[in-house]
Amino acid sequence: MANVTVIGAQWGDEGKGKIVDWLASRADAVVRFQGGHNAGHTLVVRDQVYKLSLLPSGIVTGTLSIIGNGVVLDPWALQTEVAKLESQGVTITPDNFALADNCALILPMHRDLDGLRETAAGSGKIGTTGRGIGPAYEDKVGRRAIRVCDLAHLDKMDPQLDRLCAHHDALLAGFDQPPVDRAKLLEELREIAPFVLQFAQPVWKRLKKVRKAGARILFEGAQGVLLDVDHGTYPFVTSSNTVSGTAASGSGLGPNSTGFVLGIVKAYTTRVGSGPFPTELGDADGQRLGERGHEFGTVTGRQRRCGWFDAVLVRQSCAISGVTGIALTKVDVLDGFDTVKICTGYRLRGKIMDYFPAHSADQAEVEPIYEEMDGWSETTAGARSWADLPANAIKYIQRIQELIETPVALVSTSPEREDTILVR
Ligand code: 2SA
Ligand code: MG
Repeated sequence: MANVTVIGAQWGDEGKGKIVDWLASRADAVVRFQGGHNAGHTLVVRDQVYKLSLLPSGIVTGTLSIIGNGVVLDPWALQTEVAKLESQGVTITPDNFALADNCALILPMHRDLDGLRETAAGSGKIGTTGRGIGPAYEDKVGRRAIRVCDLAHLDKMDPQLDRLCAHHDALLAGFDQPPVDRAKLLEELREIAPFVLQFAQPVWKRLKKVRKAGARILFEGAQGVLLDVDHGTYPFVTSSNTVSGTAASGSGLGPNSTGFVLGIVKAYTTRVGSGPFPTELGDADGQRLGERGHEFGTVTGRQRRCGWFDAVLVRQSCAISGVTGIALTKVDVLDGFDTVKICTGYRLRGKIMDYFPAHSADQAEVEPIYEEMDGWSETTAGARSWADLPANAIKYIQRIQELIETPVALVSTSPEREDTILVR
């Protein structure tokens, strides 16, 4: 295995967990490069269930795990996740875990602001995970953030804290909230600093060394391309770039280091949170997809919206992220449907579109054009070769491959590692 970058090619929750876990077991280092503790996946290793939302998947098996500079780090969430994993017998030391010293921090004021804004927005809310992700990235880009390396210099932070608090106090006043308790914040940062700093280092340097030694690196994306702050369904997006290109900038390696781009694609479509979703189903079919697919968020437990496969969106995601090949997941959820539908284009005010337009109102207005295919009554769950699949399921997969103009590299047919069909 050379280096691999794994990204979600829809709105997240494509089933990255299983694929990442499988690849992590073959990698020498696993790197997270964007997002924060808004990601979520469940790993099952030797009958133990581990829930991760911030740490890279390699951590569970002792593989070198790295949080890159592109991640926004909530130090208290890190401490809680480390403690939880340690209670499950996982060892986490500076030998197997490195944290970029130039990561921006998520502070309690970010989480508060996330919540205040969502509440104020009412039905117009984004439907965030409430983790403070957006406000933390805002402060990073606004050059006001407190970063991991600052934790070693808390005595010299006054001018920085002045700027940060002035900004937030004004925002809080707009919500009739008291200003930031600066003394409390400083005290909390002092308390957590030693824990965080033990892992902090110039991660780009560690990665350079790892690369020189010929290690295989797995870059683990979170969320999905359609939640990308540039390319997604703006403003109903997360606040980071979720595309494969971020693997380089978010970890401190060049674009020539990130290897094979594996796009994870679910055999139908889901989305959690607000925003346009052309193929969304409000009927019994949608309900059936949600029930059969266990479509609930790992982090927040929220119910996901469900719909048919949208080939237009996935073709766009694959192009934007330079996807080398896809892993198609959860085909078995479609078992037993008489017919299955694939969206092959949109109609917008009488015009046919072969791509998803940038404007939010257009995105909400496009009507899917469907191609209908015969379903299959046999089960595909647990299939391990093409020969195990019913003919109509093979046709469905081949049609998807054709429409998204990207090869299917593997098909996953259950949460079990072994239930995977490798396509050569
Ligand atoms: P945020 O919190 O600012 O990143 O939210 C902005 C939008 O991004 C969506 N988002 C996600 N969508 C799917 N999965 C995500 N992670 C968890 C998971 C979600 C969960 O993997 O299961 O447990 O609910 C994730 N993270 C962010 C979010 O729904 C908003 O639409
Ligand atoms: Mg998830």
